[in-house]
Formats: sequence, structure tokens, C-alpha cells
Amino acid sequence: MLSELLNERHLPSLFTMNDGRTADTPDLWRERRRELIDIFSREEYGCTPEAPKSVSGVIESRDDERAFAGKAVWERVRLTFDTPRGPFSFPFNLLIPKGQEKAPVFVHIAFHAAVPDEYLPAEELIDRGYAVATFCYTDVTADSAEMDKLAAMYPRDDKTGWGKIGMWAFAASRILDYLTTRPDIDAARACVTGHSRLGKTALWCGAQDERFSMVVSNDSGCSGAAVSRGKVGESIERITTVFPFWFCGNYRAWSGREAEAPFDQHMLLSLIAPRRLYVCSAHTDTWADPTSEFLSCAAASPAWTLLRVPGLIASDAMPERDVPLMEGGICYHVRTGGHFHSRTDWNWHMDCRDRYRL
Ligand code: GTR
Repeated sequence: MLSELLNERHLPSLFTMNDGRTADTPDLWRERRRELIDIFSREEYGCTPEAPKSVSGVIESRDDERAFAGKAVWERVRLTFDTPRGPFSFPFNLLIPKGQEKAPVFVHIAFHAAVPDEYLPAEELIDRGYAVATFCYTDVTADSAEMDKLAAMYPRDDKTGWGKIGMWAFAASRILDYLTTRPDIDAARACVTGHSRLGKTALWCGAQDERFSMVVSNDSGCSGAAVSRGKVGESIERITTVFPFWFCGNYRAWSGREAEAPFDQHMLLSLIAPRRLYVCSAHTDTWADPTSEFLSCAAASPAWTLLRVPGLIASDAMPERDVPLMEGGICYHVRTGGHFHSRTDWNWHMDCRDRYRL
């Protein structure tokens, strides 16, 4: 039974505030939300700098004739914003389906700059009326300890300074800044998404940036959707040994001490309430641990309830494979197969967006 499994994890309470009060009203939840963002900033992902005052985009090339058989406009945009050490810029691809006044959009945090890509079925998205703004994460900063590009533009302390996940998440928010200025994009219907390490990134981005009406994490696993307490596969110890630079310096102190931490990943998910959250697992992806991803959704669900939106609507068991749960504010599926951002995943994300006009 799911409820028994959940009890065994002994997850920290979403609602117990730092001073011992219980956040049991929407107003107190606003305060608690702030506390949780502070905890994740200090202990896991590092502190996010203030957003720049303005962001501008220059369209470097535009194809409105041939792209995707003439069904879409394809722009290559260079985004620029101010930082404490001067202007920073990075490129992204913007695909906009024709035939709508304003298109809902996916902000896709991508492993590659290519369009389409094995993880990005661009034509399928266009055919279903979704725009996509996709950027390659290493155009923002290297996936290594090297503090290049965006990382070089801000002072950073070793303990609480942002890690790479925080930087990629920040970049996704800057793209949304720009998209809000575009008359052809419906920025009120913006969904941030990514796979694996970039699924962790999408969650941290959407947790902080409430302008995203929907957040999708695909196979994000450890330090993403999955709770760390009782998790199998990757652990805090392992991830902070192999990828310490994804996080702030303090995170490592929790390796092997998950049970003592004042946080766990269901609290990250709760920050997305009452917006739509869609967590996706793949059944052979034991490294990410589908059970811990699903338990995390169940444990986050009371935050939606508090805000008077149904959270996870599921039976008291692990969901069947390939049967997406889309009834509540938290959606979930476990897809047959392995660690991959597949067309099957994308189609279900789009089904969900269609259904709720998100
Ligand atoms: C793995 C890492 C996971 C996951 C994955 C990926 O090596 O252990 O946390 O993020 O990379 O991003 O593909």
C-alpha cells in the first residue's frame, strides 16, 4: 500500500514552520513557501541572484517559409541581460506554430542545441499548436566544475552560492522574461520542462518562478522529484561526489544524513502548488527510482489541498505502467522503458496541457 510505504519514509512535514507554527492557511503557506525556498537555496541548489531589470532578444535569423514544411516560424534568438559583471548573452531556438494569434509555449531546457533532437519531437509539438523555446544548457554554463559563461558573471560563495542547476534554471526564467514581450506567445500558458538533470532544473525553476503555469520533470530522480529518504539507486552521497557542481557546497553535508535533513524533495514539489505539476518516471529507470518519485508526489499533495485545488488523485498503490494520472493538480505517469525523454512522454504532457488549457 502506498500510504504504508509513505509512512516508512518519515518525511519532514510540509507545514511545520521554522518557529513551530503550522502553515494551515493559504496566507501562512505563502510564508512557509518563502522558508522552503530559503532552505533549498541554502542547503541544496544554492542562492539565486536577483532577476535582471531587463532582458532583450535579438532575432539573428528567421525562417517563416520553409521551417517544418511551412507550418512554423523558426527563429534563432540571442538573449542578453545585465549582470554584476556586465552583459551576458546566450542563444536559443524559438519555434512558433502558424495559425494562432498567441501560442502556448514549452520552455525546454535541453542537452543539445539541435532542432529537432532525440529528446525534442519539435514537429509533433508544432502540429499540436505548441511553441517551443529551447536552449542548450552548456550555452549557459558548462556541465562541469568550470565556472564559465553565466557562472563567471556573479560573485559566488562556496557554501550557498548557486550550483549549475540553479544557473540553468535562471536562464530558463530569463527566456520567459523575453517571451512575455512577444505578442505571438501566450506567456500565461508557459510550461518549463527538462529531462533528468534538466528535469531537476525544471523543478527548481518552476518552484521559484510562479509565472510558469505548469512544470514537467521527466525522469529527474535524485535531487529532483524523488524523495531522498529511503531512495534506491542514486543517493545524495553519490550525486554530490560525481556532480558536486550541480549544487551548492552545503548539500554534500547531507550525504548519508538524509533522515536528519530539514527538507526532502516532496517539499520542492510543494512549491509548485497550486499550479500544475507533471512528474514522469520510466519503469526500468531504477537509478532515478520511480517509487520514490511517486511517493514524493503523494507527500507533496497536501500543499495543493491547502490551496483548495485537488493534488494527486490516485489509488493507494503504485500506478500501472502507461496509464497517466491527470485528474489532479499533480499528474504522474510511469512509462514502459528506460531513461529517456520520449515522444510518449511529450504526448502525455501535451494531452494534459490541452485538457486544462495550460
Ligand atoms: C546521471 C545522474 C542522474 C541524472 C542523469 C542525467 O548520471 O546520476 O542524476 O541526472 O545523469 O542527467 O542524464
